[in-house]
Amino acid sequence: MSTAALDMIFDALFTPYKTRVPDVEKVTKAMVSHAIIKDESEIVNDHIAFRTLGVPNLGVTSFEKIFLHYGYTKKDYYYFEGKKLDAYWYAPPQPHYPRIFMSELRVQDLSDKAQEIIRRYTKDIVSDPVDALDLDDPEAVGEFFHKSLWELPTAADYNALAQESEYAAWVIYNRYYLNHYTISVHELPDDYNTVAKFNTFLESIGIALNTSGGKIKTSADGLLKQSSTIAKMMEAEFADGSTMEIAGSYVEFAERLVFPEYKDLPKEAITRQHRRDGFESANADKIFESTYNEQTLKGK
Ligand code: OOG
Ligand code: NI
Repeated sequence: MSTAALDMIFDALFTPYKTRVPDVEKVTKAMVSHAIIKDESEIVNDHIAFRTLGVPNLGVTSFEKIFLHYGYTKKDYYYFEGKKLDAYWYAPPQPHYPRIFMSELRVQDLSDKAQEIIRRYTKDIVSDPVDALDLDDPEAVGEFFHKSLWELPTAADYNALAQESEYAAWVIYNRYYLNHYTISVHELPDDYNTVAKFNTFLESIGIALNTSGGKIKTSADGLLKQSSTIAKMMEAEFADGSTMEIAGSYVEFAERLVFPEYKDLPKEAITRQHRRDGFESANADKIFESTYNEQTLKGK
């Protein structure tokens, strides 16, 4: 297991992500021009997220093999009844790597019609495609994220899925593209080190925030606060040759507060283990909606 290879895998994910989501660069540039950071390398990436389809040979049990191979540890399970999703988070092999949030559509819970569409696109995947990958080859893994495992959908199939599950429509088109990366705001200078303060900054530079459940999503223990941008709309071409604007990826912001038992520690002594870890279902439930029409169509 080489960490240089893991660095290459993250690079392969971030290059297309930055092109697809102009807000990434917009935020970074504004952070530099407001002297919040000197350069991009100072940004701490709290976590990244992927979406998958729960059908044989795909889903979390397939996709997670990539990151388990690189030393990630599977942690807590989350269930989203309304959105028909399961999810897990994964702790990194070393603290400077991001956590991973990986979700999966509970395809068996959808209507027969939506199941038929998903199974039609994925029926030819008769073995786990990750098993065919040389996981030690970062270039092959980097290509895998962006390669088509199934045919491009028709606009009719995309729209039929979106009616029932906007998550399903997102994955059938965007596949394993990076869904978001997350800036750790508690690592920033005092004037910007809470989600509330950082949201004010984001709105001052013209970033539109996801308002589902309020702009700030707070965990029950009050120790995990999150906000996110509204996904970038992208011109998508469908199998029938038609084009339509659909949701791409977005950016998230997280504030992990120090556990009460460490509240008297000097600032310099505070590291990752002193702060709230993991995720929160109620927060996540609203963050998923960063790619949903109710958010992306706002102001249109
Ligand atoms: C993931 C939404 C949840 C979080 O940090 O709780 C999430 C997604 O949109 O796929 O990112
Ligand atoms: Ni997230």
